[in-house]
Amino acid sequence: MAFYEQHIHAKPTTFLSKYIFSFDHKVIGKQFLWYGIFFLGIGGMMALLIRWTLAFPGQAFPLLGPFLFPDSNGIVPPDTYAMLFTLHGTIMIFFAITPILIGAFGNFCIPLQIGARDMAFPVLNMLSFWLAFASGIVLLISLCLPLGAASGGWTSYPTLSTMIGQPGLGQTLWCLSLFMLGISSTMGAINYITTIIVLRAPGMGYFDMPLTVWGLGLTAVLNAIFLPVLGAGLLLLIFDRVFGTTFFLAGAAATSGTGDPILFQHVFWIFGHPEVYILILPAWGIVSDLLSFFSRKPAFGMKATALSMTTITILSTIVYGHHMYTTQMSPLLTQTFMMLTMTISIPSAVFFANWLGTLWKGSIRFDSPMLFALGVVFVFGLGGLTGLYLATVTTDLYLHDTYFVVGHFHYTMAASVLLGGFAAVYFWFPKMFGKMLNETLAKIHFWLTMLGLNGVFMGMMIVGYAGMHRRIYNPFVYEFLHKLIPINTFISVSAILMGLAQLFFVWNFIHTLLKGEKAQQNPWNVGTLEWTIPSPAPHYNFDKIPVVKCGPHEFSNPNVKDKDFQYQTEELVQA
Ligand code: HEM
Ligand SMILES: [Cu+2]
Repeated sequence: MAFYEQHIHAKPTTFLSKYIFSFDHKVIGKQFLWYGIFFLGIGGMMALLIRWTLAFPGQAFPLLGPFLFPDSNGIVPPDTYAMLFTLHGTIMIFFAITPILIGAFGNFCIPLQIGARDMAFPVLNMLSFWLAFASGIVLLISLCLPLGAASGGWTSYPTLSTMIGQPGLGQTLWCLSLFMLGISSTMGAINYITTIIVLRAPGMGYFDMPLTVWGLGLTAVLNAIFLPVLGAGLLLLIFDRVFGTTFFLAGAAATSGTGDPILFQHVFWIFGHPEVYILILPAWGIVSDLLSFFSRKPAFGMKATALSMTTITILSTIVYGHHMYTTQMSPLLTQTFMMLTMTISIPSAVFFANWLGTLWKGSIRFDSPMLFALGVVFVFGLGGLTGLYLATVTTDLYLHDTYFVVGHFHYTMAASVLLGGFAAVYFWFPKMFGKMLNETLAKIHFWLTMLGLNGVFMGMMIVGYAGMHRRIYNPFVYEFLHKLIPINTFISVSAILMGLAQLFFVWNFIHTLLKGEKAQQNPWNVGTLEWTIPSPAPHYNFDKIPVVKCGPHEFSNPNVKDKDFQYQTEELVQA
């Protein structure tokens, strides 16, 4: 590939051009980080409101309750409950995890790790953040509407999401907000893909890229293909709501010809299943790198890992039907989707074995990024295995729409991605802000989070297996669920613990930003390109575009004398 001429532009001088409307991928990365952390807090508060209601039905939420729900003496009302789980899911997936993993670390890591001065399209990059920002505002505004925000679940199936299910403006704004966010992410994806293809430093082949860049690149491909599908579905839903079309309305509800509510489920899950991989792939890439960095060993089977990730990405596009086994599709189809879903196990097993191979006989350093990476290995193992029960038609018919599904996808998606995101924050903080986060606080944060998180999600799988349906305001009006009250209380207490654990993170983050000790250039002794430049990374990253001579994981080479790693800019030392 011919390399673009990459100029060094003058440093911006005004506050606006430096911090607000910046074209610099590092600043945009930080903007996405703040944005994501803000929504993580809001989504987290909503989760606590949901868990409070399930643990103590009919009791006022302490402290905040009377302010939030004055009409019901501080008790979460049923319609608000539906709104809370809808927005909790929406916010966590689209406004917290996506901006942190993809927005913040995609922007921050890609140019630095491939030796580029910026993204291929810096202006598009800035627009992408501000469109995401506007989309967040639209969602927040919907919270203040007289009839409330959207409440049809994060999947927003019709008829729950049509005018019959939700007459207010809330659902329309939900569609609009996600539509805007989809455009923003598609713009980002095009930028990431182009950057990776054309701006890699001289000498850097695809297999010389860190696995983080692999994960982010594959995610961008899925984003570019499937977000437009969601966009199309949302647009049709908006038409149904605003212009009286009937794409998703059937029977008497459809006055002008009939549509099909199930059609929306197809469109949603054609996007939705790839979406879960959109979230997990960056975390997988980051974890694959960190396991190698902190075991001081080359990543075991690096090419096989990259190719497994690619295979999973491709397979993820043809399994969506496993979300719809209960929609009365033909048995031929359910069995086909089951078989396709099961084939994902093969590359997943290769990939997981490579993780273990990387750890095997490594001299493991348990620094905080590594703890979080190991946490991902653990929770993702559990999440992946529980997926097999949902992929199997016969077991899924029982487990579908129970808390087992909620437990499963929180292990795979929430837990894995959250822990992967924290690993990334602890690892790249020195390069982002030039300061080192406090390790003791980081470790307390890790252990309390792990404890709380497993209490919550393990508990969810148990109550789900016992038959507790998801999305019920007060499950205990059903006699057979009475005996699950103690486990539900346990889940809620674990959730509160998990929430409190995050205060250690927030304190560490803010305190370090203001008062932390200065970080060295390469505190973790890692050889990828971002560690060859000062911390924090300077304007336009590299004075001279680096020339890459070896892979990203050259550790513990016995022929290298003075250090146990090699920079990617150094010639590989061979015996
Ligand atoms: C990459 C990691 C994964 C993520 C992020 C993920 C995420 C999700 C999510 C979000 C849902 C729930 C959707 C809803 O709201 O109804 C779900 C359900 C499901 N997952 Fe996964 N999943 C992952 C891995 C797997 C694996 C490895 C399998 C199979 C081997 C699997 C099979 C299923 C099935 C069949 C369902 C539907 C269950 C039902 O609705 O009855 N998942 N997953
Ligand atoms: Cu799926």
